[in-house]
Amino acid sequence: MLNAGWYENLGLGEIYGKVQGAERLSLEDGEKLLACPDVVAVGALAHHVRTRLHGQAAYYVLNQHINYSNICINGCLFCAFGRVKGESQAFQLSTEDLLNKLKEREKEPITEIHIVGGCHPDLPFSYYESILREVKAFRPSAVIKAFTAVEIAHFAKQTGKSTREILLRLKSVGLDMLPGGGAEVFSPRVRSLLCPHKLSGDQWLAVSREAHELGIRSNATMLYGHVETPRERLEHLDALRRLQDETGGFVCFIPLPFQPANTRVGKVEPTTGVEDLKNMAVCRLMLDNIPHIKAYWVMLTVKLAQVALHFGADDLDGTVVEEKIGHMAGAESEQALTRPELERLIRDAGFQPVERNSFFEKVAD
Ligand code: V47
Repeated sequence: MLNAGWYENLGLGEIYGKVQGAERLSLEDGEKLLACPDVVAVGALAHHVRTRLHGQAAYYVLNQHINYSNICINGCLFCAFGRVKGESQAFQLSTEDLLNKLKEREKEPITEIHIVGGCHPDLPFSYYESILREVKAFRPSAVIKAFTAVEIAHFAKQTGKSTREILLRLKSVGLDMLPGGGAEVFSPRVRSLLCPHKLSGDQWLAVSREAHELGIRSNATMLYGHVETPRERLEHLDALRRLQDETGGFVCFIPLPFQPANTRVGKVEPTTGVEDLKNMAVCRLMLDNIPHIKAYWVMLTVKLAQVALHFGADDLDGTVVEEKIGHMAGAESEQALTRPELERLIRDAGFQPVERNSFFEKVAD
């Protein structure tokens, strides 16, 4: 039970009342929460909401990440993963390479294959279709979560087809869900500074809306801790919340703390642990209609992701195994976690581990 007096003293009495009454928070409420010096008070509000939604459950997934290529025409300043064609460390997997990666983990009961790359200048659309076909044939029961809204729009531009047609074609060969990447911060100001060649925030939202209308659910992210203001973070969350009111298609939200190493953003200090926890809590509180909030251990570190389960998060993501986007930008986390490790982290935090699939359906024991 939360103590009303605690929140009155912090100037958060009204917000406390709204959280108790499950009322929507305004952007101004969000600003007050981000500015509150008491991270535990903000976290306790988020924990209250997280517990109302999910009880003692904390989720994880047995998944495999595969990056088909890091060759990208966008050149986003925050990205240490992307390369131009021909540059050292540029790579592109053939369908056979991709199959070999699947075979390496053939014996594991993986339920999700997460596939993303860059905006490649000239891979034909048939390549993306054949990747999905091969993965579906190899792991028919796994969910294929592939291609961000940015990649979908890129395929449409390259082929001269509509994003709707691209989504339908990919769905027909095995696409089940879109991952949440590429959202960054929707603010045109931030995008003009960090990723001027990338799809706009409004277009990212439009592709997600279209996917949801076609029955393809998706995730959403926010890359924070670079040049954005608190207000821009909150406007990003509000835009997601408004789209979710329309479609209900977002499954999970993932806040991504910016990893500055090997990027071209300039002098930016990495986020602190308290900032990450407060941000996690505010995301839980603002996104009242997105069911799940992921503490992505790759970017947060394993230890902070575990603590974040008490600050609004209900999911730790999964085994991952080969992660490039965060690690090429200096992420200090492990490359992989095992099921016993994930379960231990969750139990030790006082929660009940639940293995889920990409849609957060419980996987049978
Ligand atoms: O879109 C790029 C971000 C995202 C950096 O949907 C960076 O379940 C931090 O979206 N520091 C890819 N972040 C990761 C992603 C994701 C991960 C796990 C699960 C899901 C899901 C989605 O990583 C990119 C970009 O926003 N990113 N560079 C960086 N230097």
